[in-house]
Amino acid sequence: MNDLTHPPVTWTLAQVEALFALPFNDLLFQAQTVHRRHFDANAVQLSTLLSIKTGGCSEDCGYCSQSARHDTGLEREKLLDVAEVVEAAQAAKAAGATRFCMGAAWRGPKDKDMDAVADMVRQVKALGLETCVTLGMLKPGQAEQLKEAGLDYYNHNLDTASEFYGQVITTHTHADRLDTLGQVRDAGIHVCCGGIVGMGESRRVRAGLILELANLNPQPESVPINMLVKVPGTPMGEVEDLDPLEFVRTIAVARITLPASHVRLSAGRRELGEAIQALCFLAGANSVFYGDKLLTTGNPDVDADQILFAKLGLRGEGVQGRRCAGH
Ligand code: SAM
Ligand code: DTB
Ligand code: SF4
Repeated sequence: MNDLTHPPVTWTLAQVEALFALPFNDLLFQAQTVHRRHFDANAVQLSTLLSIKTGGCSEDCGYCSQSARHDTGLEREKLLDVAEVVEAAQAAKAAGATRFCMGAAWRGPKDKDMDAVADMVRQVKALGLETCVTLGMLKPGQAEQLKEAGLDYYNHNLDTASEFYGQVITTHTHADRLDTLGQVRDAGIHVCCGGIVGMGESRRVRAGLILELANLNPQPESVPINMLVKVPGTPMGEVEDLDPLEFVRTIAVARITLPASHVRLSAGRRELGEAIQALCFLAGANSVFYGDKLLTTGNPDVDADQILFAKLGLRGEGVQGRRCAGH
């Protein structure tokens, strides 16, 4: 039984940095050992994303295609109709996803939007899917309203270590993120919280991010680790590439320090290619975003994922005894 309520240890920065510094094979062996203690090593949780409100966001997150402050050529759209969302969720379920994540390019939801979002949650949940939304910062009462509609997970990332946060985002603070995470927890909703690497940060910052995630109490049920997708027109559109093996290390350290959480190999999978993704699964990643698109950028298409899962003998979580999801 996975137990996230009592993390056995409080991690220190020195301990997390020491994990990062291990010989690669030792690190991966340790991560795989921890993984097998808590999970079926050949099962992958499949979440499908849909952008329900695209572009025009007031925030200045340096990586994001959807900030109104960056000239990325993205068309600003209004909130989708419930019917369109339900149709996309039905397709995701048919393809083998077990969770449907709805993302909005908002600093936070306006009260007038909450009924429509709650309706989406209710109707997606009625299809038999787990529900997740990522709407930005919440005001008191909003988490409860989402919980009442049947929301299972709220995604809200710490994104980077507190010491680097101000170099990436200036329109809200790291403390604001923690405040919303507390409201989500208090409402009894599962927490999905991770971050981005490859933004030009140091290894110490990557270790700091994992440390902050690991020391959340309780630990988040779901931990997305995103490799920066470099979007032209954003301040990070031309940042230097992070070595993909350093990304694998980050996954492994997350697995060791967050032993009972689903660690999601998130944005950047298309760019990472099959071999690095295989190393990420070996390092303990056991969840992916599944479907041809993330929010505004590309993801491996479902056929490519089916081929990769078949090659690796992985199956979609909830799909018993089959070699790959969806068939
Ligand atoms: N507006 C809400 C918020 O900021 O929480 C929800 C949507 S926001 C797009 C969700 C997450 O996507 C961000 O916290 C970030 O981790 C990730 N993300 C956004 N753009 C990305 C990019 N170009 N590369 C990698 N991850 C990205
Ligand atoms: C998360 O950590 N990654 C997802 C999800 N949570 C909402 C979003 C990735 C976005 C990648 C860039 C884009 O497609 O716009
Ligand atoms: Fe807005 Fe979220 Fe993008 Fe930041 S990450 S600009 S809050 S959509």
